[in-house]
Amino acid sequence: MKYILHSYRRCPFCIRVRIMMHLKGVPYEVVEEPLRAWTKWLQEWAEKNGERPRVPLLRIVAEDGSETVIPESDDINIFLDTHHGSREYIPDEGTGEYQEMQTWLAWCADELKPMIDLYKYGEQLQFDPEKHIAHTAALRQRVEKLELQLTGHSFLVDERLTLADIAVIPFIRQIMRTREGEFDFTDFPKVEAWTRALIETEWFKEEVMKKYPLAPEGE
Ligand SMILES: N[C@@H](CCC(=O)N[C@@H](CS)C(=O)NCC(=O)O)C(=O)O
Repeated sequence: MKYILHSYRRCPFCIRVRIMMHLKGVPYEVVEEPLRAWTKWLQEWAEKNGERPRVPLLRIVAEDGSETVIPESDDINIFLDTHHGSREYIPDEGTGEYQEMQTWLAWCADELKPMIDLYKYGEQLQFDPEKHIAHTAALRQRVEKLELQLTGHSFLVDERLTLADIAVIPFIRQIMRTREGEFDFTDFPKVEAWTRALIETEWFKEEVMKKYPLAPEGE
């Protein structure tokens, strides 16, 4: 069996998956997608499945050449954690911790990510310095929520690294890298330390953020 990950280096959803690949010690090939041009394989898959081409997407290629495709980052990570050794990053289903993890995943998708988009790009991708003040304030409220959780806790759930941390940290990294670190983390020391503890490791810099040549678009 072989794994092929269609990915885009800076995409936070893809970073989630590459973190999990590293943590589980899973070898994989990367197809570095030319974002919005896309490879022919991804275009054809999307067309066949009535979906938009998007990354990340994991192809699981069996010995006989048959393929299973998983397109969503959280689903890919649940698959990887469940199918490689013992489950380490997902609390047992039915527990309060599992529920908390799901709540953070939904919060990241519904509350944090849309706010980062507004902060980074503006409404309808029109950056407006006036509105940016309100967007920054709203994003600070989201980060404050993380700060409160991380005050007295080392991780978001269960005092250990779970899928929740793996899902959210790439988005905090994205905030840190927007407009050369304009977002002020002084009031959010726990969030900053929690993020940096992961993204400043050698494995993160060298494996997760490894540069791959862009796959030729349309091929
Ligand atoms: N819910 C998806 C979101 C993936 C996603 O939005 N990826 C972005 C790249 S960061 C993308 O492919 N955008 C292209 C598009 O939506 O057209 C996941 O968790 O995997």
